[in-house]
Amino acid sequence: MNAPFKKVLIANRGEIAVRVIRACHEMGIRTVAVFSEADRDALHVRYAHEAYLIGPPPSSESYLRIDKILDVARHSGAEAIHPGYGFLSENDAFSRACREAGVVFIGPPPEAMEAMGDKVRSRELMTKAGVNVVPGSPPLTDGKDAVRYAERIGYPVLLKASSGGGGKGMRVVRSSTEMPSLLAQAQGEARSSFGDETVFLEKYIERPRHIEVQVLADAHGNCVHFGERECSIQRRHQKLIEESPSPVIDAKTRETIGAMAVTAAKACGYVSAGTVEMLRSADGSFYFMEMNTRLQVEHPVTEMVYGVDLVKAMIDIAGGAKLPWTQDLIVARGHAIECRIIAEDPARNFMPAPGLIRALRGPSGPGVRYDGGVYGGYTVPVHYDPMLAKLITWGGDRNEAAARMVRALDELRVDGVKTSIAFHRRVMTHPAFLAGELHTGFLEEHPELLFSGTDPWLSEVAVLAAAVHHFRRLEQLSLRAPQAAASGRTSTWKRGAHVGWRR
Ligand code: MV4
Repeated sequence: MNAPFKKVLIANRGEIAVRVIRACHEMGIRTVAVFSEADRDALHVRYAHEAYLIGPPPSSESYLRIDKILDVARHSGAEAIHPGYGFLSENDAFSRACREAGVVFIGPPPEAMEAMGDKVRSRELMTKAGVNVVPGSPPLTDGKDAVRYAERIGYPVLLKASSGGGGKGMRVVRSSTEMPSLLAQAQGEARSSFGDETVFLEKYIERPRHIEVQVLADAHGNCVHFGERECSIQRRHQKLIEESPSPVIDAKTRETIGAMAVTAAKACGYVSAGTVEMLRSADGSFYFMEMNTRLQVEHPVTEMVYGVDLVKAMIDIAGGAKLPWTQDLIVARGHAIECRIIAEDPARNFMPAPGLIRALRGPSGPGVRYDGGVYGGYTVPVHYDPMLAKLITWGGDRNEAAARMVRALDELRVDGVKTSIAFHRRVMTHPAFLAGELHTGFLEEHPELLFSGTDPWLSEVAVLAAAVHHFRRLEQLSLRAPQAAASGRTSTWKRGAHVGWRR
């Protein structure tokens, strides 16, 4: 099929900008990058056909500037904009501004983003559509109101911000005496983070698994799902490892939660790639949590298992194409795992560790996909998320994918900055991970994973050092000593000329 656009602007940076550029180039679409003053040397600037400076390093003055990005679209003649993830990707005002400027937004319509952006509203919409949501309350007015709803739901309950996301403004409440102070805290955090202090209550699901369903919807009313991803290995709402399929989901459950996700997407008039986040409680129940109205970081695990290019699909859908699949044509094969390679120190609370990457060797070989945004000699800027790359492995089954991940992590060398590589290797060989015993408290339950025993790279260096020492000793024993013993008449000078001068 012909590409729907001649030129696309990528309103992002780092690995996802590179990922989108790759899809465009495969489709024969010319690409336009935008970059901040901190990103003159960035990889996405080098890969795109054209690149435009849009402002100083802070994202509020560059990657979040709708006006500047639309100026570049007009100036360069780009007909469409892909927002990637983060930055403006879930900003309904941006989707609307594109529409008004006559530029195609490669993502959902603003109305769907608005409907899903407000938690209270999306809960209502999902309940009406018949989607299973966590038992909860309407927006709370005061402490008394909150206690009344909490008693009806049953403790423990969770206070959540209606405009929230990423766990901000969330508080677990275990009894009525805690309610007044925790309510005030949640409201305060919601106001300062989102400028909206609306909070509500939900039944608190203990140690849930985070399972999300990938959907694709076109503008003609068709919607399909591509199974689930499990993202239970996370730290303070930052996902670190994701996989598809989830080790606990069978074909029948997949059909059920897939249908749930399609219902959710249709209920809000969704178009493009989207993700329906669910919690799975220990008893196996699934609850709708929220819908992410963007392409997600972890989309490659779905691509590997389903043999689909979600970014190309987004571009075709934005150009008005109908989905080329019906649900029965979407078939999973094997298992994929993703490790986020971040410039952070796991042993120091995942403290960001940006800086100069002195050398870098990317892994490759069977079943390996390496989506990187950096190169050797590049300095990771302090202004943005320090994710360097995503390493994804595919295998016929979960064990093969995990074994390939260990092998690929060993091939991957990042010199100069602290990274999560050794941490990932420890997880990949941990019995609880290999048994598929995942939940959102996994790292709290296994804190030993955060600290390095011996870095496998260092043990390799130690083996080499031992070998060098060993062979030097051998030389001393077998070359010098026997020679000296066998020919007592050989002068020290002659021996020196033959074997070199040694201690
Ligand atoms: C919950 C929950 C337990 N019960 N809701 C965290 C961020 C937001 N996306 C939803 N979150 C949660 N909502 C109820 N009713 C537990 C979490 C949660 C979580 C969810 C997904 C992935 C990691 C998490 C870590 C801690 C808490």
